[in-house]
Amino acid sequence: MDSQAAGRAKGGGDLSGAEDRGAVGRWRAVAPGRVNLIGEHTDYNGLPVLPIAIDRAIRVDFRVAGDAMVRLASPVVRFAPLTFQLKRPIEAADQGDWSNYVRAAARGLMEHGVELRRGIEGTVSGDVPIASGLSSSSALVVASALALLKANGVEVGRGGAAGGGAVAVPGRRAADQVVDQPAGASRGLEESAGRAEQAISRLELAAVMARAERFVGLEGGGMDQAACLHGVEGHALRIEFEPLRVTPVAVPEGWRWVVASSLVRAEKSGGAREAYNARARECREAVGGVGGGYRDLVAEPDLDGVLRRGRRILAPVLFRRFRHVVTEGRRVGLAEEAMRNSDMGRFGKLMVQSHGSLRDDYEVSTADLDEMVGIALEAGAAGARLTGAGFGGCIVALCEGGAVERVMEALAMRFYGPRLGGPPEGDVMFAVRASGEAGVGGHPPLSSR
Ligand code: NG1
Repeated sequence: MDSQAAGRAKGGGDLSGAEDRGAVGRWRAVAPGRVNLIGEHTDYNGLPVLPIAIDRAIRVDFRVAGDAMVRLASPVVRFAPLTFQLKRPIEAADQGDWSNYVRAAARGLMEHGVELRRGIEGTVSGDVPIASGLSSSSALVVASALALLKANGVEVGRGGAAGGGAVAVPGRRAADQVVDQPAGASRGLEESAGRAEQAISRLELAAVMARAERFVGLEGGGMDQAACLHGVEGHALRIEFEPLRVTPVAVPEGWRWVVASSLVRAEKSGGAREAYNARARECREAVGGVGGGYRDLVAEPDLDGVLRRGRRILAPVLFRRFRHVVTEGRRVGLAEEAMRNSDMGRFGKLMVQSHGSLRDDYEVSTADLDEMVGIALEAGAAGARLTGAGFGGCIVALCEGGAVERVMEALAMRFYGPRLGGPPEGDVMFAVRASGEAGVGGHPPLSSR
């Protein structure tokens, strides 16, 4: 048993003894990115979304620090090493500074009442493209939170509730409490995790991290953190809000998604932030004008009647935002039903409608994203749309079997060729499958890639 774990076992979780000093044991927190299949700009309006966690992730390789400092480095040159103390209040660094995502995780946990007496030291790496609408930021927030929780002996459990929510995961026992398994780490720390006096459920953590990420300045919803913490291999995730609830939906055999970047970054800690927050404000204003809440409006049997009412009451721009939100809310339910019925042709058509609505009513698409969607559809995708907040970032195209290669080839020839003078490299375009959840001590989707 290492000295730190020994100290913990003796001290019953007391981390202040002199013999506890010094970093011991290496751990890896892994948090997947996500691709939203449908339900765009609905989460912050309290309406469901349908993303998948993907087989690309952010990793935090860490040791438990001997003090209450967080020290992390990144191999990416423009991300300077970060250091801060786990002491209230945790101040924000400059806007756009990557340390804000790690600070947000720590601050969120502390504000939630989690006692963080130990810091972490290590490195951050990963293969989720940044600022592409694939939620690299939330993956970093969640991975940082999991690392801090592990360092402080806080268990992350299944079940529990976030505002009375519930999670249904197929093939898992409801009583399955501890989800994080250390891999190649000290047994002592494993034992000390078993003695943890503090615990948090995945749902609770997702809700806490969604609030925490607003620290970075985006009035975001809770989709990304929930998807990251609840990914299930081979399943899309229906995520509902207020209360937070995650229901896996099996993806029919043989279907995959191609993700392709428009080569324009959508930095939500930078330029896209104002546009995103403006949409959130417009949505609040629109529903305030029409009356009721989005959830009730989407559930009304006569959606056309709801839209006629909106058109009568709202100024044109607000009406268009409103129309996107309520029709997109309706599409999520229809898409889930299509997936359950293995009717992926229908699913694809709903994706195409979603893109049209994001382009014309929500005005978050770009000419390049529109062109890419067109190319993917012509090459045989069953559906395609922009994914994430828009303003750049990626498209996602639904493909069966050989269509994956055909779509990628068409995008390479017709979109990337003229712009890059050659085939796209690295993280520009790739196929994804629905993958597992974030955890500490290894991540199967990564090792199976
Ligand atoms: P991306 O573009 O992946 O950062 C953002 C929000 C989501 C959601 C989508 C639009 C955050 C962290 N992410 O996602 O909650 O609102 O836009 O559907 O706020």
